Amino acid sequence: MRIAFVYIDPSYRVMGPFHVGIASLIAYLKRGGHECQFFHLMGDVAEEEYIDFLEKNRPDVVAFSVMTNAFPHVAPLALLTKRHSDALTICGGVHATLSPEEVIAVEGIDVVCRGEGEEPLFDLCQGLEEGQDISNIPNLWVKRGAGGGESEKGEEIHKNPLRPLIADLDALPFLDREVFPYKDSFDLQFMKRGAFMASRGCPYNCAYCCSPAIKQLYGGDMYIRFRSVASIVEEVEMVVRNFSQVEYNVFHDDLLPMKKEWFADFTGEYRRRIKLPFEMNCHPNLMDREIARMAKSAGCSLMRFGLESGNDHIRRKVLDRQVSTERIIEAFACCDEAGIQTLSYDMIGLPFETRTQILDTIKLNGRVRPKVMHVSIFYPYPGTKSYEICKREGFVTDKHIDTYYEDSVLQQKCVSAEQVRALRKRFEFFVRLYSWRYRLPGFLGKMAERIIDIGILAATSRLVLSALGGRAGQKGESDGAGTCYTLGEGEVRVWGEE
Ligand code: B12
Ligand code: SF4
Repeated sequence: MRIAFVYIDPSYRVMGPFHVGIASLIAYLKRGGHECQFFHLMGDVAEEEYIDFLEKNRPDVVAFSVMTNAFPHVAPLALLTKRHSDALTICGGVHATLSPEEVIAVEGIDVVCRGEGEEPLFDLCQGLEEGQDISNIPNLWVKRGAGGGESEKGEEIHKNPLRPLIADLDALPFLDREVFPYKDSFDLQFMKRGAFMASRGCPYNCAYCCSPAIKQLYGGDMYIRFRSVASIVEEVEMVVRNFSQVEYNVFHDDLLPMKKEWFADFTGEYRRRIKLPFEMNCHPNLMDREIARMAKSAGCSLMRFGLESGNDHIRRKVLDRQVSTERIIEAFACCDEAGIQTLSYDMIGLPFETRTQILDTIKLNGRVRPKVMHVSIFYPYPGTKSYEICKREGFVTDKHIDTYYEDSVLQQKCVSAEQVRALRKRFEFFVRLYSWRYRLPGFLGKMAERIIDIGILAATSRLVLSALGGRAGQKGESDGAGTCYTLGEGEVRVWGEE
């Protein structure tokens, strides 16, 4: 079978195109003898280019991968696919997993894949190749008549249950970096980094994140899985050998040091066999001096933490992140002590959040002083607890945004979208102001803090913003503040620089 993967990537300017999920699916299908192609759709649908791709490659299956922000782009592409090819269309990814009803309702989409796609997609391709009934493959929702077969019970949509998660991640082939244009990708061309994933799953239950929703879908069993240290280090070694441009590595795992023993083995092996620095994600609760020491000894140059909110109430009650402000400060301090640079992921415009609470996030960044801040505007992803709360409270508007840096889709009394944009635009500058305040002694520091509070609150009041005619934080405006930076040895690069 010829399978064409379409990666709908409206935010490519900010993030770049390496897609671990697609690279894993391609590797799995190729190993099973199928032929794969790849189409990276950046920005708006380039009709001519896409039709040309279909006509040249004549795929049997067109496979779309979508996150929520990309979903509105699926319908026109599915129709174009049907008009210009005979391919069966399948859509998978986080959005298809958590909102399958919405995705299967799209005209031109034949099949939806929920959850991990390697085995179901392979079964689908085998089934089509062998002319079998494809309506009863676990994980797939199949429209009546798709693939030439009829569902046994004759329903309009055959909704199959999920199969168990892949227990042994070592049984999967290494990510494909050939069909998938890794060589020409942003990761390699611009970032000069090797991208990897050693695990799947996360033990936490943050209200805004899709991971707990997917865990719940699977019933929570065996959700967290790790590859063996030997397997992941071998893949890193291979990539470093094959791609001479690689100057450092990034581990996209939700939380790499989830299992301390594994992490100890991994850092030991990485130090021994790979001589390049790397970046990784960690939860403040998981960080201690020992983890920081192990990470540093292996070459960790940047530790990325979800700081998310500097306000205890918002963090614990709204975001369901059970971590104290003191723990966050300690986690950053462990890295500072070990000589590892830090990155904070921050969100503003959260449900029920006031500007004073946003200032708490800015202040906490001013205290822990991460080298890099990644500031996004909260977006409620369907399937998450935060989405349900925002829906219930009537906060969700029908605004569409392609990336979550540009605008808020919420309408709340406590803070306006314009105020959120204005605070995001100057986030870094405000952090610097507070960071200066924390260097002043006791009373002087408190006085300075009060003055900065008053100044920022006045400058971002509705009155001042409307007097400025929205210039203080225009939608879609990018001044670099809060965009995602990443560090090579001794330098700072801005993601999305053109
Ligand atoms: C690494 C990562 C990134 C990396 C790389 C992203 C990438 N394209 O690979 C970077 C930093 C670039 C990134 C960017 C963004 N990310 Co991100 N990211 C992740 C993270 C942590 C891991 C993704 C991953 O590799 N998972 C492992 C692979 C194996 O899983 P997978 O991709 O889901 O694919 C499997 C299945 O979904 C399925 N599948 C996927 N596609 C298809 C297609 C077909 C046809 C089939 C059959 C199956 C199938 O099979 C795959 C293999 O099992 C996830 C959280 C998570 N743990 O998943 C968030 C996550 C995917 N990201 C998220 C978001 C919002 C973004 C951004 C939109 C943020 C922004 N800029 O506004 C951007 C979009 C970037 C883009 N261009 O697409 C959200 C998506 C939420 C949603 N409902 O859409 C997630 C879930 C985190 C969250 N908030 O909960 N991200
Ligand atoms: S710790 Fe990170 S990956 Fe885990 S549930 Fe929270 S936000 Fe999601």
